[in-house]
Amino acid sequence: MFTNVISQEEFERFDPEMARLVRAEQERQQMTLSLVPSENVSSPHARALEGGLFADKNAEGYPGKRVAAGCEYADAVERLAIKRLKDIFGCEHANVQPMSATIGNVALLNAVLKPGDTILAMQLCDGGHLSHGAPFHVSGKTFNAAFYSVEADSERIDLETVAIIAEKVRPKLIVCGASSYPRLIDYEGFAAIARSVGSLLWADIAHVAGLIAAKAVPSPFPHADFVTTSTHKTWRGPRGVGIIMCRGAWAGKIDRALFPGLQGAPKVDMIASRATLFKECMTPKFAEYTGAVLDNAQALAESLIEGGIRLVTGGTDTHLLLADVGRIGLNGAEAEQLLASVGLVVNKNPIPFDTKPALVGSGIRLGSPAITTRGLGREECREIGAMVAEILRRGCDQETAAGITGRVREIAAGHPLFHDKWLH
Ligand code: DSN
Repeated sequence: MFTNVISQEEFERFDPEMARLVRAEQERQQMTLSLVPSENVSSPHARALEGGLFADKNAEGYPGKRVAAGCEYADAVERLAIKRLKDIFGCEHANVQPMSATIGNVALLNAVLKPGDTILAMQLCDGGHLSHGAPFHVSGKTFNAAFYSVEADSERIDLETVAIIAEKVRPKLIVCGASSYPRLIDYEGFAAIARSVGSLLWADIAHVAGLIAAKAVPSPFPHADFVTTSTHKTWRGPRGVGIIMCRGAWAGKIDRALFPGLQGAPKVDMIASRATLFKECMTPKFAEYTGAVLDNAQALAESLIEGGIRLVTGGTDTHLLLADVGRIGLNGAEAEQLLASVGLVVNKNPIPFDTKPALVGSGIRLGSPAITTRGLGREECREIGAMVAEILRRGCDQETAAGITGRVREIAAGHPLFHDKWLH
């Protein structure tokens, strides 16, 4: 933006091979429907700034303390992003430099803990995230991770059980927040447990950050000591850029753990893009969009259940649904492939107490953010849920597959990737 970028024609002349790939991806995105809950179609406001003029500026360091000259506007951009975040969440300190949420999570762990310290987090196969101490991730290799699970019957987090485990393992840090848990998290309840065992509380809100920003679901503030998030998913930024928010007393340790502890220079164009995203999420249009995300998730849930698909926990409170396809004789990988073959894009996922390998799983994750951004409403979401159930239950005979593929393409063709009703 605000720079002499070359035209599409010039680009195509220079690198036709790459241009073909971009056009193919554009066609794929336009003619399929993404139900992956961590995907969205990013805001044109935010996307306009990525790769723009600020992409060339070395702003290693923090505002007012950079290693290179010429950072006065980079400083102003970063300060604006931080100010807007504080306005949205009421947090005391924010760091907007992590290149991704996972990098931000690692910086947070390094800031707060010493190697070998104990954390208590949600089991990965029950919905937790790999950066919350998974054994194959640096967080699990560096720190001693203990895990809580969901309750077998309800498949929900049971705070009494979490409290018993916390009492036993005495963690320095308790983590709440998940990647495939469809229910709201009781941040206040987690904070009470953390206080009772002398632990700090970290809420990872990556999936629901957009919903929290618009006050559509409860916030972890003021209960959590640390809150991290990505900026895509329900928040609708382009992928990349993590955020760490914390109480003021932790500001110095958090900032130093990220830079120079883990990362070098930040990407100022991406920070500028997110500052504009934060402005967008304070508008009534964004609140309307988050309301539609929740309504559409309910519509998907209703029609999947009517179609005979069991949902983990029986439904959803958010944008995300987890369907148990093991019940109908499939595994997650098979279900993902069947749906992809008709243009419905989901991702395979373990379900609680799954015995299948993680990359197969007994479930699929579905979500409403991307189809909501494209302007689909309740009725279309009910129809999509019915098509998902039909494919999964009947398998893909040629006639069914052709009919559903045609209808998916018709819906997709009628909805631009970003519906401008959310902007004006
Ligand atoms: N955290 C991963 C997910 O939920 O899909 C990546 O965004």
